[in-house]
Amino acid sequence: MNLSTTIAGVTFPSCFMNAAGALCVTREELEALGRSAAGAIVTKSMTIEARHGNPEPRYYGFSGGSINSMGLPNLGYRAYAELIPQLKRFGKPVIASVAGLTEDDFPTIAELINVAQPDLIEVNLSCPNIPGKPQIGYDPDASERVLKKVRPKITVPMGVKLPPYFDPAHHQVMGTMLGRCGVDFLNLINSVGNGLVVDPERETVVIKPKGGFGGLGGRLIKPVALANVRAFYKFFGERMPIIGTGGVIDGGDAFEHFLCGASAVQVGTVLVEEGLDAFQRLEAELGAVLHRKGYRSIQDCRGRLKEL
Ligand code: RRO
Repeated sequence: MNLSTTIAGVTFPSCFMNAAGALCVTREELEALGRSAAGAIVTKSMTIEARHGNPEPRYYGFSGGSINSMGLPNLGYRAYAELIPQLKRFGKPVIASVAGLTEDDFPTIAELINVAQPDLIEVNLSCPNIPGKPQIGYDPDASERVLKKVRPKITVPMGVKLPPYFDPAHHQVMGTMLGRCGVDFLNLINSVGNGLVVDPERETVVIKPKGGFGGLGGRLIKPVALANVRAFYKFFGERMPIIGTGGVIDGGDAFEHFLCGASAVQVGTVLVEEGLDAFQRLEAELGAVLHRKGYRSIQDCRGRLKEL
């Protein structure tokens, strides 16, 4: 089965890749992604300076999914700028995820990381876990300012990783804004921010930062992810490629993302829980689903969700 795909003119040998944050902080982790069956190497979201991140425990997996408050642990953009040319030798696209602690950090990092020529740059407007810093993606004016500053600084396709929206009015406002900013692709969604998981036996929260509040991922967020993929696919149609992220645990989940309009999918929680072998399993499972349903490629089923 052909599981290759294209995002903003860049061809991916497989439609499955890691979500930024999952097993992609260090050189060793990024090289392991290069050797794996993943269709791309996505870096951890990077800041100007290296960061240790929030105090531990800061990730917790449970039957419904995961909660995290990592707090942007990363090597700093200079280290990733050095690594990217080496990572490109694995022969699959490299996506650099760019974050920032201030609005001006984004264009600064993007300009320098662009020199290393990743295949695509993803602007992360949706980290929920920095104490005192609200998610930029919930402020359309701030989001527009950041994207309009980044766009002229880079020559590779620019994508945006958005937080989940829960009302059609928000999809409308963000879609209209994104259409003005020269965005080449979307990544939907980041974790569902500021959830709370409780351990009733110990009568405690399960992660330390922010009093236990953190971003939810995995199985339980799939309907929210699918809704955002569908809403933006309907808004933009075929002119805006979408990476679907959220709740992809098996090949059938990926198929649902493609029906809603995604062109590729990213995996976070399942990758952390299962390791890199997840990619081969997901590819085999998706291949079997497509074959059973008579589709020959992802392009054949993309966006074909029927309404009643
Ligand atoms: O590092 C994190 O705490 C983190 C980030 Br930058 C993000 O974008 N999403 C997330 O769930 N955690």
